[in-house]
Amino acid sequence: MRLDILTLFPDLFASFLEESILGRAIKKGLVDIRLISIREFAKGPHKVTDDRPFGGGDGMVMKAGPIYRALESVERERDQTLVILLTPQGRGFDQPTAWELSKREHLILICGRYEGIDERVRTGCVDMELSIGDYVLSGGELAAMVVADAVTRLVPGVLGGERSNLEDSFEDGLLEYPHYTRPRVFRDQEVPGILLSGDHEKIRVWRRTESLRRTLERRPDLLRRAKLSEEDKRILERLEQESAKSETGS
Ligand code: 9D3
Repeated sequence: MRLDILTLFPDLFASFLEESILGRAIKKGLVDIRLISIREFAKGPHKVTDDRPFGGGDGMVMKAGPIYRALESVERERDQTLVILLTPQGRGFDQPTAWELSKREHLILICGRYEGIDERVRTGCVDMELSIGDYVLSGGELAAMVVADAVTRLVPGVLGGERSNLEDSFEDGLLEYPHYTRPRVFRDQEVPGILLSGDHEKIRVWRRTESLRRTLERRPDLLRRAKLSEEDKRILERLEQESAKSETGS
């Protein structure tokens, strides 16, 4: 997969790209990530990338020209290139979107700064707008790293030795069960006995139950879309009865 990131702050990405999984994927040649400095495509001795808004008002707006020229400097894979603008106004980025993007041969991510970007970038060259959540960042760079991380780990071969993507939280739509490692007792807190029993079937049912319990308690919204077996539904019914009981204090 090719990933081109257009930004005013390419240096922000250095340590992120060296990070273990992504760094290894780049070394293995599975992903080719390039940083394009928008500033290099600005004109004049001062390389100005922003300007005051037409109509007045506070703050600055990123100029269309440098972004258009930066985009035109990137060679495109035939039909396979998707241009994505990171913006608080975009559609919410989620795991299904990460899967969708991981199937593309070439993504271009545009990071904004300042109050906004000249609307003609959006209308003239952007295929998709993404937000990573309902909070205010200072720019699109962190959002681009989030998208790059979530998408590239789904590219075949990138996870290599790590466990299959399908086992990850969110892939079956449930939160994870609790994990423990040595020591068996840590500051008076014991590991649940079942995990030491060696009974793999009991352990499987316990983990599934705890996954369902956590999801029910913390993210009941996820249960509606989760892939649930008949066994899951029986466990959930029991958990719902238990919590109904504890609510009435009996
Ligand atoms: C001060 C300007 N804001 C008015 C309420 C609008 C605004 C513009 C640009 C707020 C934040 C930003 C910078 N953020 C992003 O570019 C961004 C972002 C985000 O802030 N939250 C979640 N996802 C994303 S993707 C890009």
